[in-house]
Amino acid sequence: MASVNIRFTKLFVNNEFVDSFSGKTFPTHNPATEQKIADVSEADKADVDLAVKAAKAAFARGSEWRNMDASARAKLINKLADLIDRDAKSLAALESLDNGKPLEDAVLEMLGSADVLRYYAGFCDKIHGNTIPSDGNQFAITRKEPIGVVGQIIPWNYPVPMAIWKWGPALAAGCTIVLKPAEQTPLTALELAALSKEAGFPKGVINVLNGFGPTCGAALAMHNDVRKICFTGSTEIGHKILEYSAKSNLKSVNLELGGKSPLVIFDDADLDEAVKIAHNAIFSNHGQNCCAGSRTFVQAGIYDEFVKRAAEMARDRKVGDPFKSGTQQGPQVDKPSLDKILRLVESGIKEGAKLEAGGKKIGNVGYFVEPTVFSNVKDDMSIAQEEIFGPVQSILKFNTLEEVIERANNTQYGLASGVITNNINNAMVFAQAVEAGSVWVNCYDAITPQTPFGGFKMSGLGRDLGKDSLSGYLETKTISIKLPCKN
Ligand code: TXE
Repeated sequence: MASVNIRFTKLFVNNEFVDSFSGKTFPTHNPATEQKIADVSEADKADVDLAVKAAKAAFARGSEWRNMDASARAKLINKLADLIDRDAKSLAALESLDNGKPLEDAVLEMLGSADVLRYYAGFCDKIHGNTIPSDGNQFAITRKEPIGVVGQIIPWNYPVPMAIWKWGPALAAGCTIVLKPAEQTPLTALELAALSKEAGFPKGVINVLNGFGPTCGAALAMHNDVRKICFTGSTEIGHKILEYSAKSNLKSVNLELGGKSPLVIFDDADLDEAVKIAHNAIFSNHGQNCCAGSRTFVQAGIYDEFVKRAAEMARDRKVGDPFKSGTQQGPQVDKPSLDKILRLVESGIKEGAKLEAGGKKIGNVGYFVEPTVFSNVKDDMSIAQEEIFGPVQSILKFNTLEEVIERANNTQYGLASGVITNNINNAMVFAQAVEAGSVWVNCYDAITPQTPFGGFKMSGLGRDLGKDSLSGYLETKTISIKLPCKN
């Protein structure tokens, strides 16, 4: 911890770090040691009002941001990407400290986030409307305009990527931003804020408020000057965000929520490769991944051998100090998260699943849990229904394609899915029938800046990443000009 420098703990409004109106702070902890890292300023409604006012002024007609050439906007976004690359190691160290993820993974997240910014920077001066052959003597054109001030509320599992997935398209579109990070991981967003100032973004374009959901988050989502709210988090709070919009100004809502994603493995698959893909699909980021492959469906012919190898691989996973080279799994983010995982593991045992590996908390200090594997999992068990958000693999047996399609879709969620097979017919029939926003064939978690990501059903509304996300930050304006005749 001594080597990690905590530079910023205040709120970031109008390009300055400021105390909250109330003067209140809250502590953030290291999940590996349970020790306090720092006290950070806690925003509530008064601070939200101030930050939204700053973002509104930055978006006003005649402001520096509104008058800036689109190509100049691209240069700023690219500059921010370069600064994230420059500071990738220190940002990653801060993230590992605050979140518990392995340092090596955190570095990759920083570099990947810079690439997301570069992808969106390229759009800035390519956002344009159409000329339309309308009926009558009008000449019609459309203009794509930024939606305005956007509120962004993000979770703790990928703090920097989640912020950047939302900043990239918002900035490319020309919007201004008030971001609320998760209370478990408040520190890296403040570093990003400082980098945005260093990159040269005008004051008020990017504001960052740490605080709690029911106070700061709700005030942001209820604010009448916020034109769009982008949320990543639980389905439960997703309902509330829609309610806040309905109760205030009907702001546009983008939701990226939970999942219970099926990964289906047919018995013609390369077994070693399939076990590896399925392992990474559930255990990466300690299972704290909205699109985790948390229901592993394996065809009957290879089921027993798959379970044996999956359990061996889980037992070999290196759990421990996130700062130690080679660590694959650090602590879970906090105690409530650990307790939820242990409660669900207990329910799995009680409901008759067979515990093949793990299942217990590790040590007395820190929120570490053993990589856990269950076989003999049935569709109606809690571990097959609820989002565990932890390192728990549930392996279910299936016989036929039609059966597994029905069972894969038998959930309220629809975020992601995967299929591993050498049979193109099975792969494509499954890919077209599964109710999920992403389908990964012979791979998993293939998320790139260019590819849209989001959920069907109760996993969300709208998309992050790709061009689809950009369009969510734009309004379409139709301008019809009356002419004396058709031409
Ligand atoms: O999520 P919350 P939590 C799932 C996962 C996890 C569970 C709970 O199953 O175990 O949700 O996690 C803010 N108004 N996911 O409690 O509460 C909050 O401050 C406005 C899936 O961390 O949804 C934080 O910034 N905002 C997921 C953000 O919402 C509110 C990622 C997420 O917190 C609010 C995280 C309110 N009333 C958890 N209440 C994914 N899709 O990746 C809270 N918040």
